[in-house]
Amino acid sequence: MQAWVIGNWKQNPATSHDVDALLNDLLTKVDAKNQAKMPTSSSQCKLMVAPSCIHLAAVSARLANTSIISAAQDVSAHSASTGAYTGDCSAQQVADTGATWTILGHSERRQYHKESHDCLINKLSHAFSQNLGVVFCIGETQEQYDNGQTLDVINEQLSVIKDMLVQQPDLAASLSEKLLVAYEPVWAIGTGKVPTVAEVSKTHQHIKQTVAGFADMADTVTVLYGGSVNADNADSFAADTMIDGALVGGASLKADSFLAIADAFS
Ligand code: G2H
Repeated sequence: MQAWVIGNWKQNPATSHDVDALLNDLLTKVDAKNQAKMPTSSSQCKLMVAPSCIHLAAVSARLANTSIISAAQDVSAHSASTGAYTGDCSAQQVADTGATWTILGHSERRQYHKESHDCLINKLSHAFSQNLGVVFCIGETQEQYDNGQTLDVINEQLSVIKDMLVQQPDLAASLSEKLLVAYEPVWAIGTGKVPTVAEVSKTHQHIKQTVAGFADMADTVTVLYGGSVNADNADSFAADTMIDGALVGGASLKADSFLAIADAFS
């Protein structure tokens, strides 16, 4: 299965100058690896970065005609195109920057912006209507993990996809190409704590089986692991056949650590 390593830059870097520096470093190092025929190349591991919306147009322009894909971190739930929604960016506006993907449902959006089941159905449907691919994030809290509720939480969060397909069954055919699921236990995000590879593997297997049950898909859905992935632990996740890549936060803000993770999955 095609591996993906995605940098979720969150609300970083602070300035456009710092964004340029990170991109320049990343592109220079990817070029050097490609020329040396080292593992990290677009054919073996797809690379994507998701800057904050204020930097998305500049990043998308800089990454045009490179092997790195640009993505948004969110789209508006209210409209796929335009409207009186202060502070929002629509899926059409995201696509207009040249970005081709968006992250949706990240736990920080669910927690700080109270994103609900219906809100996420709207966001998924707006993104797909503009031909954006979606990195859909799911995962349990520490309390839910401690109570053994991980798979129940996953089932509930994945039901967004099922319900969207009930509304728009025509999207089922392209789901294996246009949807990546990122399993990110909330308690592992930015904490340095990670589940065991066996735990992640079992949850990914469950996600693949569940999504396959929603739609007659050409391939099983790609499932990435996210939560404190770094250059030291990436190899262990990459060795498991159920783990198709990584969604990386902190370690994506340095080209060296981001590319070391990509090497692990290549
Ligand atoms: C989880 C992840 C990126 P980090 O949010 O989505 O962040 O790698 O910093 O835990």
